[in-house]
Amino acid sequence: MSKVILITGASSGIGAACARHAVKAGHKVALAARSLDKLNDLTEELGDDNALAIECDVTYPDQQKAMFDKAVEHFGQIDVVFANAGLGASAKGTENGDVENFKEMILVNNYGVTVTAKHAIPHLKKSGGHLILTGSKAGHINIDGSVYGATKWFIRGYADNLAAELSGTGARVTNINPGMVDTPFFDEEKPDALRPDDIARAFIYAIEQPSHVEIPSIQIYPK
Ligand code: NJP
Repeated sequence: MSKVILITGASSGIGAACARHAVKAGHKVALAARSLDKLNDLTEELGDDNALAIECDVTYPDQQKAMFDKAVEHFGQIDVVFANAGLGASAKGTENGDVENFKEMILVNNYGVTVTAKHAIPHLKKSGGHLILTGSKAGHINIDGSVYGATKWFIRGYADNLAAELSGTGARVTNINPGMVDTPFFDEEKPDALRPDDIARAFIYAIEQPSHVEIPSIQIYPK
């Protein structure tokens, strides 16, 4: 059945790949990020009937509220929300990192995700919908980029706590945890890494499960 999917961080990498796979599978996508030009290009590629571009910086709650309002106004409902916007590849550890970079990572990777989830919940309760979070392998191990790594440990804990909060409502939560993926997250190409399409297949698998199936988390690492 066709679903309406709102994706943050849809302008590149994992988010854009999930949008492409979702439309190919017959779903509709609301594409959110700060780079409206990239979202407009992707909307043109996917077709106006299937995609809507929405400019949104997830660190601003009023912009997130407007994002949800636009998506519902356009598509009439929201079945899946993918809280995927994030950054941090350039992050150094705590000793050598820049405190402004710490703040940005925590604001986008954590605060932004909680605001997305808050706006998503009423829609997902109504539609028996699905919240997907982008965690990371870095939320399961310890890495040199300690602040970035900790933002993904937050996502791991938050996904479990949200699932408890939503227990019995019909809404589901899945935390997708990629290892390294070759995306613009990094300044240089990563030939040995996963491809965004690898994550998109996991994303489609998660959202197309019947309502009695719960997938709390997916780990997907390069071989
Ligand atoms: O990276 P990239 P990925 N408000 O840079 C958006 C996690 N992850 O696809 O706003 C709204 O291609 C940005 O859009 P724009 C990672 O932590 C990755 O790899 O236009 N959106 C863009 O669409 C992140 O959570 C790897 O600049 C904001 C998107 O975020 C997710 O995967 C491994 C924003 C980033 O796309 C997607 O990253 C892993 C804001 N304030 C987890 N700031 C990996 N690549 O190896 C940024 O385990 N965005």
